Amino acid sequence: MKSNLLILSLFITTITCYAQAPAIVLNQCGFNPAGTKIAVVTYSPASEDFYILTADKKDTVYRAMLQAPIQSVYSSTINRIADFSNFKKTGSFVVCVKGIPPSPAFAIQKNVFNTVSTASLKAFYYQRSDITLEEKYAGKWKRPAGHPDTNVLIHPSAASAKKAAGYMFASPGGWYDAGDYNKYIVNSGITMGTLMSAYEDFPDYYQALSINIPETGNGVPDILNEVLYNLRWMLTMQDKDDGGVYHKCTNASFDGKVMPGVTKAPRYVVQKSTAAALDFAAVMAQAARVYKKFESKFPGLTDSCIKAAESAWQWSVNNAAVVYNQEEMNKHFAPVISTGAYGDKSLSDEWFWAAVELSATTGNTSYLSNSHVPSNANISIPTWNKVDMLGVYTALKYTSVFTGSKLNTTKLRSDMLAFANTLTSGGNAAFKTAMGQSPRDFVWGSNAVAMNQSMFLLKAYLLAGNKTYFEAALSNLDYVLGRNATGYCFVTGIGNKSPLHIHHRPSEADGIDEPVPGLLAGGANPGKQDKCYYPFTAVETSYTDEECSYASNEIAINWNAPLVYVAGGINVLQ
Ligand code: 9MR
Repeated sequence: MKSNLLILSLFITTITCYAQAPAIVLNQCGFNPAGTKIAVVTYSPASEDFYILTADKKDTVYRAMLQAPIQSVYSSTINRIADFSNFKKTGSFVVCVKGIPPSPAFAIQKNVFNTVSTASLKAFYYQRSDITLEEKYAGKWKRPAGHPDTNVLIHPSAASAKKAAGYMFASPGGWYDAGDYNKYIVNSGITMGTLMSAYEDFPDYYQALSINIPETGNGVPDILNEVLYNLRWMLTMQDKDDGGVYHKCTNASFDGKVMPGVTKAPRYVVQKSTAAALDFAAVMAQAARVYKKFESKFPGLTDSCIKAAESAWQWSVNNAAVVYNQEEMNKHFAPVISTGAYGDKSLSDEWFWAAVELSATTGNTSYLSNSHVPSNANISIPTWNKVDMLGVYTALKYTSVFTGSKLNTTKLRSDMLAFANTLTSGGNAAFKTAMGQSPRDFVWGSNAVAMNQSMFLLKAYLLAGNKTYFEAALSNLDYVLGRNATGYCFVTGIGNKSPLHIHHRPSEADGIDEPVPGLLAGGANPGKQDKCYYPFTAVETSYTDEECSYASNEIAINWNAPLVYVAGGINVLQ
């Protein structure tokens, strides 16, 4: 009996293992005619070759051999690569292999990533907190304004001589961070830096990219119109008395699964932190540079930004190590705050980023001489708490500013390219992606790791012109768009199998079947901190399209931003 049960359970495991991904996975958005085109066969096929058929399956247009089987490092899947890069005709097609179900239909067309590029940028509009989303811009996801944040309270942790606890001020606007309704300066930092960097690297593309938001047509690129919405909020988070920046604007605890603005719980700004002030300084300095071109549209903006950046920097110099430690704060002040902490303890990367942005914008490199600024950056893939790479990107874009300064941009460049070489020499061969070089790639928000790797690689490609970097960047875009062990295209509303139940309060509460579009779900995360049920639990399959799964299926502004950069950049560079 026991052995029968064992056989039965092995049988069920086998069935469910096979059920984890469609038989053939690929980028469900599609391919550029001249680009690399890869599908991955995840079932053992009965044949050595594969075919490309027209989507109506009437005509066979291409045939080639499958590559040898490869065992994935991060799950039990044994894959075979189908490379059809030589097939360059435009149209709608499927990949077929004898004995297994065909791939989803996909497009081969020029500028194929325009859809993702537009949708991922438009997603920020849907995250706007205090305005009504009107039908003409939001379509069926129209909704009333959310949290007005006109009467935000100073939390006791943030009280100062001039602003006692309970003092009220306005901090309206800005994007909701993620699936929750709070607004965090630290996470806005990397998000804003990434989006402005997309504009700085591809200005002509973004000048022309229109995403149908209220400001569209005002002569300013929509990416900058959207960024400005959050920039204006960030400016309200600075205490004009001393230049310090409040760490976040938040409820005491997360709102329930309701539409924005339904709950009327008090909103607070909590203690100032050095990470917030330095991220703020970096963003404001970069904004002063980026919006200078649009001075006639926004008179005085550049000036306000640089002043705000300088005073936040000065506050940081006087308060060099004020860490936001929510647990500790809650021991001393009420109400207890239990929303996202973004508590970063290591600040040298924030010092580096802020010093570089201030130098690049003002032409004065003395910021680099501050003793808190490390003489060299740690080359790594950026995350919300590791931002020195954003400084490296800027330093290598404006090298002439740094000639003769403390910063050795020649070394930075070679360090960055050495890291790019490492990134392109590993990865997961079973899916032919740069993603998966290390199990550490599969963290909370792993899809953003993939996109930040791609952004890094595109920046390296812009610097050195090495096509391997470009190809590796594309491989990770293919990964998030479907060429992965889950078979999901992780961007809502794109492809034929994308998340429907993201951890995102508006998408959960709006009564509309489809989630808000253009949002990148977090992705595979074996950490499973949400304790939800995950149907598959290998490193690369630990994902569940369930609302409860904030550790694998939430969305976040800092995850969407590198997707914007990569989809736009690949469109331009391909
Ligand atoms: O993206 C953040 C991830 O790196 C952290 O491990 C995690 C736990 O602290 O928090 C994530 O950020 C969340 C934030 O705290 C609150 N809003 C939702 C964010 C995405 O899940």
